[in-house]
Amino acid sequence: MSSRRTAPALFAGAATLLLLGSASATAAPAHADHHATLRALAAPHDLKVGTAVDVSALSDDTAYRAVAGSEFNSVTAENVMKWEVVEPTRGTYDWSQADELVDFARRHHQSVRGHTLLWHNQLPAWLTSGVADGSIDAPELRRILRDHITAEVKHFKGRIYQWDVVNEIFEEDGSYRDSLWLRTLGPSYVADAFRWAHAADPKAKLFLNDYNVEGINAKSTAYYDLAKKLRAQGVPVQGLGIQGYLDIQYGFPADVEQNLERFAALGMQTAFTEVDVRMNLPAGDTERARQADDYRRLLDACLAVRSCTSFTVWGFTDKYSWVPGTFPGQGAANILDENFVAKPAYTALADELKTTRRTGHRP
Ligand code: 9MR
Repeated sequence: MSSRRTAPALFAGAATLLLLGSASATAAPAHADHHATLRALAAPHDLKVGTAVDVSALSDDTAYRAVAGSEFNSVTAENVMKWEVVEPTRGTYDWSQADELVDFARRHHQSVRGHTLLWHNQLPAWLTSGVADGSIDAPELRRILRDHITAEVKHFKGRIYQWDVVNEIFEEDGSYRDSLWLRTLGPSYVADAFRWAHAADPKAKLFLNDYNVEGINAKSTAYYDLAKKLRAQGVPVQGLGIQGYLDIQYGFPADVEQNLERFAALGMQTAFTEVDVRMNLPAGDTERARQADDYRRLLDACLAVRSCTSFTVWGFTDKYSWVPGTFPGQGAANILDENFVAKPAYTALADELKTTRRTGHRP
């Protein structure tokens, strides 16, 4: 196999750019990028294949922009739809960066996942300090949350197909996360958030979203129980977002497909929303092969269950990954390296899309 086939530079830009990602200059003629993209391979499966997008990289880095626009048919804002960005001052919204991404998506015929309306991180200081000093009491916080969700969902109405309404609300043992939301409002904030989001855009599919919920465990069971209860009460909860952060030093989670199936049995969609697979650095071929296998197995589970409607990687290049900043000594978690050269993980996803047939019924 030529190095060109195993390591294509994944962008359809000028030949000069292609050289950036090639193993050697001679291995990268201008047509080296004529591979089938992930989005083309995903089309027959009725599956969105997405990436998180770093909006600064999108404006500053031509190669990044080219891959983001060509390989995926869904995008998620890595940061710019979060509360601290969109409402830095109380009552003053700044949609500029998020709008930039939504416009980019429209130009590239991509769908947009909304991330995220309620989280315990990346909240504006006016909100956290107001709660801490008592100037924002419970009824006030509830109004603030309602106004935020209503304003954001309305702003993007009709342009977001799935919203992560609440993010990371449970601890590993399945109890509610001890957050400002829980402490001030009690667990009813979850149902409220879904009702307000639904009122603002009845067509968007509304998701719970968390990490470590790939397989069947205490945390994913807490989501299952909650979803079942809320749906019985008529609360518009339509999907479980499984972030999909794996680390090759641990085993692949058990019962992923069965987990997706039990949410399907509730009439819900599922989605892999933030997949990456990290490793200790420096990494070798064995580690990259294991990583490829983990990516493939997550996608395989998604393809096996028709109600799994999107598969999103949390960034596609190691160049801008969040991992090294959070897990010192670890990284290389994405499907392309920092020069946009495809790793075995990219090929594994492409092959999985090429060779798998989907059957079954979609809710
Ligand atoms: O990738 C995001 C990174 O740029 C931010 O600094 C970080 C702040 O907490 O959030 C990262 O994205 C997170 C996502 O919004 C929710 N799930 C975990 C992701 C990785 O931390």
